[in-house]
Amino acid sequence: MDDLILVIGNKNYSSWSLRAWLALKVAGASFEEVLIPLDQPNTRQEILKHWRNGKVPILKHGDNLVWESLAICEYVAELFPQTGLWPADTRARAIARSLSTEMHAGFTALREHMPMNIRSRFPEESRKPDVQEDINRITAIWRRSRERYGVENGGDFLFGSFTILDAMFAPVVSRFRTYAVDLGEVETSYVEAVWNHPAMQEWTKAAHAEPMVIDSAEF
Ligand SMILES: N[C@@H](CCC(=O)N[C@@H](CS)C(=O)NCC(=O)O)C(=O)O
Repeated sequence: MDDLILVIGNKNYSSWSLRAWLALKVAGASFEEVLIPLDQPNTRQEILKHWRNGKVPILKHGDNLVWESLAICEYVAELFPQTGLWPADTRARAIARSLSTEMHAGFTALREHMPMNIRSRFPEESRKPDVQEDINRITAIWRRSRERYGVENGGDFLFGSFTILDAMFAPVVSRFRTYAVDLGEVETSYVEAVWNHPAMQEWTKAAHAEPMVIDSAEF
C-alpha cells in the first residue's frame, strides 16, 4: 500500500501524531510523512491545506481522508487486519477499545500539566492532586491489563503484543520519563517495553534531531 500520507506535527511535542504514526509503523505500512511545525504563525493555515479540522494527525489514503488519532488507528487496523493492532478475542478487544477511548477523551489534567516533551527532563517533587489522580488511574490500567491479558497472551505490552492501546499510551510513557514519575515494577517494565520498541526509538531519535523548540507546549 503505497498511497498513504500521514500529516503530523513536531515529533518532540505532538503526542497525537505519535499515536497514529506508531499504528502505521507497527502495521508495517509504507507511508509518506508530511511534518508541519506546530506553534508557528502559519501552522493553522498549513494544516488547513490538508483538512478543515485544523489539527494533526491527518491520514490521506487515495480519496479517503481520516482525522482524529484514534479513528486513524482504527482505519489502519482495518487496512492491515493481519497485524493484530487489536486483540483477536472479542472481550479483550472491547476492553482495549474502551481503554483507548478513555485515553483519547480523558486525562486532561495530565495532558495539561505534563505535556509531551521527549527531549527534556523536568523531575517534579510534588504533583497537583488531579494530575496524581490521572497517574493513579493510568498505572492501575497498566497493572490490570498486564495481569489480566498481557502476561497470559505473552509479550511485553498491555494485551501481549503491541496494540492500538499501547500506541494510545505511548505519549504517556514519554511523559512519565520526562517528569520522572515514580512507578512500580510492572509499570516500569511496561515503560521500558514501549520505550525500547523499534518504532518508538525511531520516533524519539527523530525528535532529538529536530531543531524546533516550543516553550510550555501543551499538545
Ligand atoms: N483529538 C485530536 C487532537 C489533535 C490535536 O490536538 N493535535 C494538535 C497537535 S498534537 C494540533 O494539531 N494542534 C494544532 C495547533 O497547534 O495549531 C486527535 O486525537 O487527533
